Amino acid sequence: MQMKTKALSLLLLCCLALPLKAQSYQPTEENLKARQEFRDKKFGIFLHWGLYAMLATGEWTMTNNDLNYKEYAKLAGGFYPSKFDAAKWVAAIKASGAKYITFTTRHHEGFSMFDTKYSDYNIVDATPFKRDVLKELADECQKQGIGLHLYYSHIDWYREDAVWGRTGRGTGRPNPEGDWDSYYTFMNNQLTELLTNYGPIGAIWFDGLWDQDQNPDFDWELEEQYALIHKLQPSCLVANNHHSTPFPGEDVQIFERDLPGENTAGLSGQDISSLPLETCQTMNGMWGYKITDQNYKSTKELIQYLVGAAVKDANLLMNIGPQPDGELPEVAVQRLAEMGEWMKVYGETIYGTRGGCVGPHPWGGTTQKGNKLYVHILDLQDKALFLPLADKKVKKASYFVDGKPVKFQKNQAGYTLLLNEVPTDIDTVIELELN
Ligand code: FHN
Repeated sequence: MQMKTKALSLLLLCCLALPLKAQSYQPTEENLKARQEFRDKKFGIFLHWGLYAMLATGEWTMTNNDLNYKEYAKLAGGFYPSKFDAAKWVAAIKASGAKYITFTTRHHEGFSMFDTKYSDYNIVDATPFKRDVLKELADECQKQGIGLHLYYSHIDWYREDAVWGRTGRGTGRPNPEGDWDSYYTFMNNQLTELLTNYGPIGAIWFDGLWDQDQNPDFDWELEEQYALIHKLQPSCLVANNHHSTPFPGEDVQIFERDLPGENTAGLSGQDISSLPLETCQTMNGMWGYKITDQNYKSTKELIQYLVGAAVKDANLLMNIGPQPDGELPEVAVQRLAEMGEWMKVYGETIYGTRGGCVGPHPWGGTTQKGNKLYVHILDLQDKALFLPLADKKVKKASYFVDGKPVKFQKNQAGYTLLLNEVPTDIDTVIELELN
């Protein structure tokens, strides 16, 4: 009997000890609510802005060209984005129908785009501009009623205490080992500032963990860091662009340059979790401003990508790289306006929906809200569309845009929509009322 009790206690101990880490994160009510609100928003705009904008060759230019960290830092002395106007940015972004902005507070180059007391290498202390652009942006987001999320790089090609990974090795920093304790404390201090001084923050969006992929045992001490975030703002979501399935403490799963389940860019083969999903994508080809990249996706491509994300139950975080003068590129602003025109008409079929019961198909897919199923037809060379809805009863079908009825036929396998003509719109939306 004693043996049995002992064995049981041992088993219990093992069970408790093993998954202790994985079990330790219990999202609060506020956090769970914030996750649902995040899923409802469906569309955000990513802004990659830092000193790299001045070199106009993208945000990786420091490491790609092995620029010396002390020389690179001199860019700050000339950074004066005279046309920066947070109100104008937020208005242009809001006009697109986006519901949140994700702003790079500190990218891999290591320059802080906000007022921080933990490093002088920041936009207020190191530039003649001297303005806390993050504060201006945060105030404006609040004023215009749009969410603010903050990108925060886990890697730093400037700081001497940042441990070297596979990138940023040629920037001339002296000490590959760095000083993890010092760097970790620095990051947590900055995160505390970000979550204390800028009002409600919708999410902290980490990036860079993959930099230690040749050193898989590297301990980023994420759980403690995530706990700090949740303690400071319980409804702030934690997202980490580590290109794998979510770790304990995370509230969102990110995909980069691919919709969930796809992997054309080589960063997204991971399984899809039950957390809210977000795909980030560039509007041209680069995250940070690149003067030679005018290869902007068309408005049609952007809208279809957004719809494709919604069909897969994911948000789209579409990136723009602001110019060194502080303006958003003109083409980007135009795309935002055109997306907004579309969202004014079709937003109801996107916001607040979840991926519908007919999954993605080459012709498009569905979103769903209550008993409404929205069929998004993106590419169909036919007037008939079969929907595998055998277990559903369709009461009514109509064109969403004008309410005109759509004929349909039922058979054992589902329903066939009989359209008036072969669809040619960016997205022909048919609204089905289900029983
Ligand atoms: O290295 C970054 C890159 O500069 C950019 O910020 C993207 C955005 O998803 N994330 C990293 C690459 O995975």
